[in-house]
Amino acid sequence: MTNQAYYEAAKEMYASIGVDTEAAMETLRHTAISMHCWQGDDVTGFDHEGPLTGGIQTTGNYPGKARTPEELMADIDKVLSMVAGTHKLNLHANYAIFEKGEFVDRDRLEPKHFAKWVEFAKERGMGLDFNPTLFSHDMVKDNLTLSSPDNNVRDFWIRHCQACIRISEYFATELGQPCVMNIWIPDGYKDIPADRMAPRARFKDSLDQILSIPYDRSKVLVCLESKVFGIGMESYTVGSSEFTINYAASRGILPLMDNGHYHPTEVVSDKISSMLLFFDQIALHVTRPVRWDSDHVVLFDDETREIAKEIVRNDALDRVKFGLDFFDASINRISAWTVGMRNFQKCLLYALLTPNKKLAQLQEEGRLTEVMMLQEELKTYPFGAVWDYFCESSGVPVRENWYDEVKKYETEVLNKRV
Ligand code: RNT
Ligand code: ZN
Repeated sequence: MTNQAYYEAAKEMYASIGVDTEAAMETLRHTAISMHCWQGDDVTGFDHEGPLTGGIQTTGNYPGKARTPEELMADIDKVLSMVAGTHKLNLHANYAIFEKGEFVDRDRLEPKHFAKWVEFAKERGMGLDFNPTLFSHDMVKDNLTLSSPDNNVRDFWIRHCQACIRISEYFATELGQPCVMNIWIPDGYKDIPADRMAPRARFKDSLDQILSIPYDRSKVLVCLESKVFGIGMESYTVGSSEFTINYAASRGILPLMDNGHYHPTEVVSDKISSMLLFFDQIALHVTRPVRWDSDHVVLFDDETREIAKEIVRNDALDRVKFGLDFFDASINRISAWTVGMRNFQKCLLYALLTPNKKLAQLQEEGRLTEVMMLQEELKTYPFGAVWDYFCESSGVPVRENWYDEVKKYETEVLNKRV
């Protein structure tokens, strides 16, 4: 039987519970996921030598990591060829591309250092998102950046973030779509601090200074990402959840929730509805924490599906800016990226194929037995047939067939990077 024939049967089955598979696929086709550039080279970038610091870590040394902008761009193209739809590319400031022999420190970055990325995005009809990079740099002193008591340190990072706003605005102008710019700082203490207030007060003031430069708020959506701890910063994190939500609410910027940044039994899926009641727009980093903020590859698992459901059933595909954030160096990086992208897309499709109105109605009527019954039965509906047809009709490989291309790419390209 062909993929289409399987699909036609699935379509009927979904129609019997009021789900329009055509509409679901159409919506999915126009839903951009912000794909992080940093899975391709273990968050290294092109502006420094030396390790990844800032309380985050990549583990593994699988061969074939991208070493140059050209290699990273080629890898991104490979991944995109295996994922349906048009997406956004999420860059970090340490991915600036300099002319031969040129070097510009992060506080002096200009739009021109990202012109090649704009060209890349334009050619592919993609938008760009952006992130200042406040880690892996010698101006991170004692694990502190925007909350540092040293004004030289703080001012350096303030200038960096202001430069990033200008670069983000350039992206938005050039590409005709808003740029989501997310600020994450690693700042914190390994052990119990003597003063929790002062670093947070300085962080607040730094952010106010950053946001004080003129920029078009319809073009640059500044976000602030919270965290609960980092490696080597286990006891205190300056940019905690409370700090971030309150700051974002009071300054009219977006809070960003990374689902690796909470206590292990806390789930972001449960937070989305509350946030949507108080913010016009929010942002997410979709990742997979295994016991800690481990940034494993996103799977088609319960929590990722639940996150997607919250976005879809609250009609919030436009209000939630979602991007991926993981970095696994222990397996083929192209495969890791592709699995993560395809899986988040699958989760969105799963959510779009859920009879959300019907389930909500049952809940309103107190028919909770039926809510459970139907939610469980839905799990074995022929979701795979719709997913396969979505891939086929979008011109990307169906099921595991994309992996042959990864193997070929590994032999022909990745294994030559030595
Ligand atoms: C770190 C944050 C942050 C980074 C990226 C590379 O804990 O999740 O988003 O992963 O900026
Ligand atoms: Zn994150």
